[in-house]
Amino acid sequence: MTDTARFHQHYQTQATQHPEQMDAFWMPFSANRQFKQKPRLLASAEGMYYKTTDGREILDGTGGLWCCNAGHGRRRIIDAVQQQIATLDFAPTFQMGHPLPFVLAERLAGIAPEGLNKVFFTNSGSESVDTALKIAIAYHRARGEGQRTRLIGREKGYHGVGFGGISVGGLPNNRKWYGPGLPGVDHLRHTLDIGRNGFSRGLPQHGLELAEDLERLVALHDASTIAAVIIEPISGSAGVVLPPAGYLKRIREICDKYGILLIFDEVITGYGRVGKAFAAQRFDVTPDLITTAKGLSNGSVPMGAVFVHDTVHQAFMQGPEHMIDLFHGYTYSGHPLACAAALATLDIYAEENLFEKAIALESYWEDALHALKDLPNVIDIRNFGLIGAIELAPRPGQPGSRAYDVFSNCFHEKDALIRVTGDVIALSPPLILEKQHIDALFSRIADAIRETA
Ligand code: PXG
Repeated sequence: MTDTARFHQHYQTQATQHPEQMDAFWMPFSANRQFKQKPRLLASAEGMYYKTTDGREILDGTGGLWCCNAGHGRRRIIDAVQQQIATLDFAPTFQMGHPLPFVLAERLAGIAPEGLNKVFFTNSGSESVDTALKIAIAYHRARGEGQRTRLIGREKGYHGVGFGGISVGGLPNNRKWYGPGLPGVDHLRHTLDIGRNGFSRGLPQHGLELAEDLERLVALHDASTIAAVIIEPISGSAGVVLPPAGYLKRIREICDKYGILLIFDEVITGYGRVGKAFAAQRFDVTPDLITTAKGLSNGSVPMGAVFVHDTVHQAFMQGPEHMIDLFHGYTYSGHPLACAAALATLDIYAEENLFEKAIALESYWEDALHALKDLPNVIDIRNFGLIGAIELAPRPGQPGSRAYDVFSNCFHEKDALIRVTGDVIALSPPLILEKQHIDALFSRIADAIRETA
């Protein structure tokens, strides 16, 4: 056997067999002790399916974690990354460059909403969020309004795990352990209202008035202190919370009225999830900045991107040309492998018309999802684009346990990967799925919900 073949075999064995020890890896956002007693280990993936270390094929209802919009094991991405690592493994992008991030940024500007033509690269959604918040505050300072430092987030918002992101975020568990967070942050009310909007198909009809909550915060703090509002057009981690019809447009109007920047966090809604490149386009509301990650590289190599409107960018280009215009960046901003992966991903999205495909399947997806409404303990069903949520009544005194049991049943007994957050089952399948996968996914979930009742 040649050295290459031996290494290949060694690394493949290591990556696909059950590890001997599981103690050292402190898993993120996980119940580590529970997991390690009954692990769920994925060894390989192709198309709509994962394969476990014990050889079972698992239907992927979550695109990994809202990442793999083009499905798994895509040849173009594999080839692009393999070729890139053999050509240029790393190159700095501070006062240096290599071609790919320039090519990629132009491609991205081409699919972004009108005016968002500048792209800042990061390595994750959390970094994209902190980057956007910093750009927003610095933008006002560059224009001589340095007192505009306040950031407005929203209850139930998830903006990653950096100190900026948890400060504007609105999920109590992600905040309460970590001290006071950034000063000068306030939150809009969330828009989840099962009482009035339960089982809505698509956008809920009630709750437009919640946008006026921004007027309340402006009245309280004064517009002159507020830099930006950051919201997810559709929140994911909180259990899929949809914007009431007209809500995002109204938020945009109020931001415009007071000179407040609007940031859309599109880490989960970006790259086709709702049938357009970005939810901003689907909702016809143009923010000043958009944060993205995940689907940008199909999850294959970590990468994030912040889209910045020309007018915001322009404020940074007023000083002397030899001066650094933004004192911010990551060693891996525009990493060659990530860029190669993202370019190949964008090729797939375009060639296979995956965003249009998502729209074409939306009503079939909606019907299949809402057919679960009479199952035991289902208290709400929400959908938009190829996003779905099934909310279960919590067991008294044990929030989250019922949905966790459905998740565990789906994985171990039904060969389906779903995601749960609290007592909400959240679904975000690869956009390559076909009707047969939708049928299979919902019949497996329905069985699991029945068995868990
Ligand atoms: N913003 C939003 C809107 C997100 O959904 C992040 C920022 C942070 O991205 P990174 O790459 O730093 O993790 C996210 C991440 C879920 C789930 O179950 C969602 C995310 C992560 C993990 C689980 O909905 N979104």
